[in-house]
Amino acid sequence: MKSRAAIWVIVALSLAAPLANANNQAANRKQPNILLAIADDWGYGNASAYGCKWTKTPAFDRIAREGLLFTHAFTPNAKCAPSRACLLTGRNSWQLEAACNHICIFPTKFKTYCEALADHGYFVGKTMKGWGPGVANDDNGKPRLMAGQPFDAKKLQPTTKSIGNTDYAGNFTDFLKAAPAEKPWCFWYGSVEPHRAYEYGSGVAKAGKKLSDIERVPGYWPDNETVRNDMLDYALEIEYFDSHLGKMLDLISERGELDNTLVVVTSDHGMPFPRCKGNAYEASNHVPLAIMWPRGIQSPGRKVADYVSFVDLAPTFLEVTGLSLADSGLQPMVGRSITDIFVAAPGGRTNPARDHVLIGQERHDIGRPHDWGYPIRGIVKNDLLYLHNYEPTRWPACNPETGYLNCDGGATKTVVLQTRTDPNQRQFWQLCFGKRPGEELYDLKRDADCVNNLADDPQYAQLKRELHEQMVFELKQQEDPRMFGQGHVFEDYPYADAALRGFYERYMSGEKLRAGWVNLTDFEPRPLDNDSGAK
Ligand SMILES: [Ca+2]
Repeated sequence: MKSRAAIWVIVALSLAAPLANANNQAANRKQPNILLAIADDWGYGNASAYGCKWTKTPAFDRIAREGLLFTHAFTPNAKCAPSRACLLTGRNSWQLEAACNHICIFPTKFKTYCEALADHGYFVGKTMKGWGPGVANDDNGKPRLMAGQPFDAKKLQPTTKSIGNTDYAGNFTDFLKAAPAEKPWCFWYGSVEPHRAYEYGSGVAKAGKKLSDIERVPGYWPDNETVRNDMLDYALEIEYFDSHLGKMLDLISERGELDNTLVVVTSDHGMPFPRCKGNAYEASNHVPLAIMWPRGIQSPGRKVADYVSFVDLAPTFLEVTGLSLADSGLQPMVGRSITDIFVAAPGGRTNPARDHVLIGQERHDIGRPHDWGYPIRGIVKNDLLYLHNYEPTRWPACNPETGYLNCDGGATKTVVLQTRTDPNQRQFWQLCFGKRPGEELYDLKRDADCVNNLADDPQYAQLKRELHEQMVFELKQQEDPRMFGQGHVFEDYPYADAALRGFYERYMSGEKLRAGWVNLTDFEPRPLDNDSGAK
C-alpha cells in the first residue's frame, strides 16, 4: 500500500508540475496582470459599497474592501464611444479629433494602451464591448484590436430576455487558458449590461426587489411605480455584471495570480435614463470606481476622495507595466498616473493637486439639423460643477420631432415625456429635455441632482468666474479646438453610420428611418421650438 501511495504521489506531482511552474512564473513576474471591468451605463452610487440599498454588488464591494473605493471618479465625456476613447488613450475627448464624437471614424494616430501592451509582451484580450460604437480600422482598412483580441465564443441562456447571451466569465476562462505562462496578461471585460433595453418588472419578479427598496427617486423624474420598476430593472442588470466579475476574481485566485493582478472596475458613464447618460451632470460623468492590487496598493480598504479622471488610467497602466510613453506609441497623455494614490496613507484626498476634473461633449447621437452636436465644456472642482453650453438654442437631448435621440427609449423616458403637457409636472420634461441656459452652476454637496442652477446667483458670481477661467485656461493648454474658434471641426467629422447620416433632414422630408434605440412614441408630432407648454 505504501509503495502504491508513493507512486500516486509521484504521478500527482508530475501531473501538477507544469501548472506549478506556470504558477511560479506568474507569481515571480514583476509586471502585473490587468483586469479592467467596464459596465455599460452603470451610474455612480448604485453599488452596495456606496451604501445603495437596492443594488447588491458583492464582487465590486470585495474589490473596494480589499483595495480602494473612489468617491470622485469621472469620465470626461458621458457617452459610450468617447468615454471609452478617453480611457483607452489617456487623452480628453476634445484632444481626440473625430473620436470626440459618438459613432465616429476613429483616427489611426491615436493608439490605445491595450494595443501598446500587446506590442510589448502582454497577452491582451477582451470579451464583448470594447471601444465603440463606431469604426476603428488601421491604415490598411483592417479592424483594430482597440481593447484586445476578442474572446466571445462562450454563450449562455440569460436570466431575462434583455440580457445578452455572452458568457463573460466563460470567455475569460478561455482567455486564461490561451494565455502563455511566460507572459503577463491584460483583459478587458466589457459587459453590455446595464445598457437598455430592460425586461419591464424583472427587478421585482426575478431579483426579489421591492419598489420600496429605493430610498429616493432623483428630483428630475416623477416618483411613481413605473419609474421605480425601471430603476430596479436596471439594478438587476448591474448585479448580473457583478456576478460575472465575481467569477473572474475566483478564476484569477484559483491560478494564484490575484496578488499581482491590478483589477479596475468601473462604468463608461451614468444611467441610461433622462438627464443622466448623454449629458454633463453629476449623474452623467460621475462613475463608480474600485481598484484592487494586493501587491501594489498600500493600506487597502481606503475610501479615496481625490478627483480622478478616465484619462488617468492609461498612464497608470503604462507606469505599472514599465512601458514608457515613447516606447508605447501612444500620443502624449494629459492624464496622470494614480500610483501616488496606491501608496498614500489613509485619509480622504491624498493629493491636494487632484482637486478637479474637466468634462465636456460634442456630438453624441444624431437627431439635430445638420447632424450637429450639443457642445458643452465643464469643470468639477471641490464639489461645484460649472458648465458652459456653447449652443443653447439647440435641443440638449436632440430635437423633439425626431424622438430626442440622445436619450435611450425606456419606461422612464416615456413617463417624463408625458409630463410636458401637464402644468403641474412639466418641470420634469423641462429638466430632462427642455432647452438650457448658456451657463450652469451646481453645488453638488447640497444638490447632487443638479436641479438648482446657481449661475445667476450674485453670491456665486466670483466662484463662477474663477471656475470658468480655470476651465478655459486648461482647455487652451490642451489645445481644444473649441477654445480657438474652431469648434466646427467636431460638427464636420462624419457620423460613421452612413445609413443614418443626415437623419434629421431625411426624417423630416418623409423618409422612413429606424432609430432602434428609442420608442416610436418618443417622436413629437411637430417641432416644439415655439412651445409654450399648452396643448
Ligand atoms: Ca455606455
